Amino acid sequence: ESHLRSGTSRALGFAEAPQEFVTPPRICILTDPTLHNPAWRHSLQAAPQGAVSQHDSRSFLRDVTADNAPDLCLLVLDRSLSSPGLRLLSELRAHPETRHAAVIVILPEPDNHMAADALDLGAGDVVAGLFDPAELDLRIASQIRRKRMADQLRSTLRDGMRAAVTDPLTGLYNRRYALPHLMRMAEHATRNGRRFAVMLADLDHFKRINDLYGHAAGDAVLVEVAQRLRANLRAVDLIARIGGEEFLIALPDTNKTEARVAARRLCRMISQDPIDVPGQDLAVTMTVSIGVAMGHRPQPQLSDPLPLIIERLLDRADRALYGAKACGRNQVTI
Ligand code: GH3
Ligand code: MG
Ligand code: MG
Ligand code: MG
Repeated sequence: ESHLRSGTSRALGFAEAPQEFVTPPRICILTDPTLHNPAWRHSLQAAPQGAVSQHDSRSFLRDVTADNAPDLCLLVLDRSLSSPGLRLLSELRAHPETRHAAVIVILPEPDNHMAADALDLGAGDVVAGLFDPAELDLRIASQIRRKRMADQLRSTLRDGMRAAVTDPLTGLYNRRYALPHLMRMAEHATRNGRRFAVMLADLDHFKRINDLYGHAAGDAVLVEVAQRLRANLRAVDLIARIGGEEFLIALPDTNKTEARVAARRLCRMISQDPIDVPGQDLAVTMTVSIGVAMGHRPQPQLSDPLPLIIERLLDRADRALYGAKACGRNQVTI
C-alpha cells in the first residue's frame, strides 16, 4: 500500500516529466466519491495542486468546459464500480470537451477482462495493482505527448479543410463547398415539402473597375460586395463566390415573394452606397444583377436525381440573370 501511495503521489507530482510540454498539461483524476479502495483515496488526496485536479466523476462531465478541458483523465476504478466506471469512459468519449482527452484507467488489481473493456472503450492505457511510480510518470507523459500530436494533426486538418472550401479573397465559401451544400438544402426541402430559392448575382460592368483603377481596386470592390451580401442574409442562407464576380446565394424555407424581396434588398445594398477604393481617394458605385430560381416542391415518387435538379435550378437562375442583364442590369429577374 505504501508503494502505491508514494508511487501515485510522485507520478501525479510531475516533478520532472512535464517540462517538455510548452502548455502545461491539464490532468484530471476522476474518482467516485464512494471509492472503496482506501489506498487510492489516501494517495489521491495527497495529489499535488497545479495542473492536476481531482473530481467527483459524477459532476465532472456536467462541469467541464472548453476552458478546463483535460489533456488526460486518470480514471480510477474500483472493481466494485466496474460497470459505472466503464460507462463513464464511454461518456468521456461522447462529450465534446473530453472526446479527445487521453484516458489512463487505473484498476486496483490486475483484471484482464476489465483492462480489455477499458481499452476497447478508448482508454489509451491501463495500469493495475502495484506499479513503479516512475513507470506511471512515463505512461502519463507518453499519453499526453500522443494527445498533443493528435491535437496538432486535427487542427492542421481543420485548417486545410477550411482552406479547401473557402475563397481566399473574400472569405466566402467557394464552388466546391457550395454545390454539395445546395444539394443538401434541396434534399432537406424535398423531404420536408419546403420551398427554397437560388440566386446568381453578378456584378455589372465589373471589368471596367479593373480597367480604370487596376486589379487591386477590383479586388477591394469584390471584398466589400461580398461583405455587404453576407451582412444582408440570414445565417442559414448560403453565399459562395463561384466565379470572378459571380455569387451563388441560396435561401432555405423561402417562397417566391420572399425571394424577390430579399434579392431586391441585396441589389439596393450594393448600389446605394459607393464603395471606397483603398489608396486611391476614390469611391465607385457598383450595381449587381440577380437571377432567381425557385426550388420546387417535387412529387417524391416522380422526383429526378438531385444533381439533375440542381443543374436545372442553376440553369434557370442563370437564364434569369441573363434576362436581368439584358433588361438593363441593376435588377432582379425571377
Ligand atoms: P457584365 O455586367 O456583363 O457582367 O460585365 P462584366 O464586366 O462584369 O463581366 P465580364 O465577365 O466581361 O468581366 C468580369 C471581369 O471580372 C473580368 C475579370 O478580369 C474580372 N475578374 C474576375 N476575377 C477577378 C478577381 O479575382 N479580381 C479582380 N480584380 N477581377 C476579377
Ligand atoms: Mg459577365
Ligand atoms: Mg459581371
Ligand atoms: Mg460574370
